Amino acid sequence: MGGRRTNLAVAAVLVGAVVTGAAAFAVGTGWARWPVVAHGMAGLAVVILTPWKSLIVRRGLARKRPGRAASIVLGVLVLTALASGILFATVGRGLRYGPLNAMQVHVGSALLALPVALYHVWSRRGSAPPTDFSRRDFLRTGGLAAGAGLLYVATEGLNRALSLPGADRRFTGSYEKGSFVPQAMPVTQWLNDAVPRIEAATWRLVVVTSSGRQTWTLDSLSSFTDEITAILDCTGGWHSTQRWEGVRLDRLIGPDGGASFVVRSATGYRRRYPLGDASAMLVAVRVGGEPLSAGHGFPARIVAPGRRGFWWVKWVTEIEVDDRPWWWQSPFPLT
Ligand SMILES: Nc1nc2c(c(=O)[nH]1)N[C@H]1C(S)=C(S)[C@@H](COP(=O)(O)O)O[C@H]1N2
Ligand SMILES: [Mo]
Repeated sequence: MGGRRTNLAVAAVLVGAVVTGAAAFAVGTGWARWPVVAHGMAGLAVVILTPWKSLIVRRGLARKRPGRAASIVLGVLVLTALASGILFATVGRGLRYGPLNAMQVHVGSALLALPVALYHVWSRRGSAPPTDFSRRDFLRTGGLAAGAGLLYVATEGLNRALSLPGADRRFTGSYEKGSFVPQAMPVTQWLNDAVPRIEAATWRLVVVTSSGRQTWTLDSLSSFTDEITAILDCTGGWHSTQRWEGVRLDRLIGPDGGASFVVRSATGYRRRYPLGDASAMLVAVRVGGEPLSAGHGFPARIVAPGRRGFWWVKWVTEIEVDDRPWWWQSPFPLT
C-alpha cells in the first residue's frame, strides 16, 4: 500500500476513534454498546495499520524536517492512547499510573494528541491525500474493517479464555465497584469540582417553574420515599448499582409547561435534561437507606438512570424549568 493511502487510512481510523470514543462517553443506555464496539475496532484498526505506517515513520525520521518533534510527540501520544485503551479493556481493572487509571491515561493522551495531530497534518500538507477511490481501495477498506472486527472478537475471546478482568466489563466498558455498599463506591468529580461543605439546616432546594418558585428544606424533602435501584456508570471506567431514595423529579416540577430543566449544583456545576425525563429521575437524599455522604452529594443529588455519571449532579441547590431545548449546552461539562 502506498504511503499516501496509508496516511489517509491512519487519519480516517483515528478520526473514527475520536468520534466513537466521544459517543461512547455520551450514551449510557443499551445502544451504547455500538459506539463502544466501534471504538474498540477503530483502535485495533490502528494496530493493523502499524506495520505500514512504521515504514513511513522510519523514512520520515531520517529527514530533519520542520514539525519533526511534533510528529514524534504525536506518535508517542497515539501509542499511549492505544496501549492504555487496550490494557483498560483487558487487564485494566485497578491498573494505576500514579494518580491516574488506564482510562484517564487513555482519554488524556487522546485529548493531548488532538491539537498535535492537527499541526502534524498541517505541517505535512504538501503531500495531498489521494482523491481517487479504486476498487482495490474498496477491498482494502473492507479488509481493514474485517481485520479489526476479527481482532476485536479475538480480544474479547482472550478476555474470556484467560478470565481477564476485561471479561467482566459492562457494555459501556466500565468495571463494577461497590454495588449496594455506598461507602465502597468511588467519589468522583468530572474535572475540577471539589466536595463542598454544606450545612443541612441552611441548605435549600429552589425549584423554579412557570407557576412560580418553591423552596424545599432537607426535612421536607426527606419525607419522600420514592425509590430507584440504578447504575451510576462513570466515564472514568467504573459502575456501581445502589438503591437510591428521595423524590421523583416530576413531583417537584408539577405539570409544568416547558421544554427542559436545568439542575444546578452548589459548586456551579450543572446539566440540562428534557422535561419528559423528570418522571424517571430522582432527587435522592438517601442511598442504601442512609443519608448521602458529603462526597456522594449531601444533602441531595440527581439520579438519572440510563445516563452516564456526569449527569448525576451532586449537591443540588436549584432546578429550573424553561423553554430552551435540552441540548442547549456543551455535550460534556466544561468544569
Ligand atoms: N456538582 C457535581 N456533580 C457531579 C460531578 C461534579 O464534578 N460536580 N461529577 C459527576 C460525575 S463525572 C460522576 S461519575 C458522579 C460521581 O458520583 P459519586 O462521586 O457519588 O460516585 O457525580 C457526578 N456529579
Ligand atoms: Mo464520572
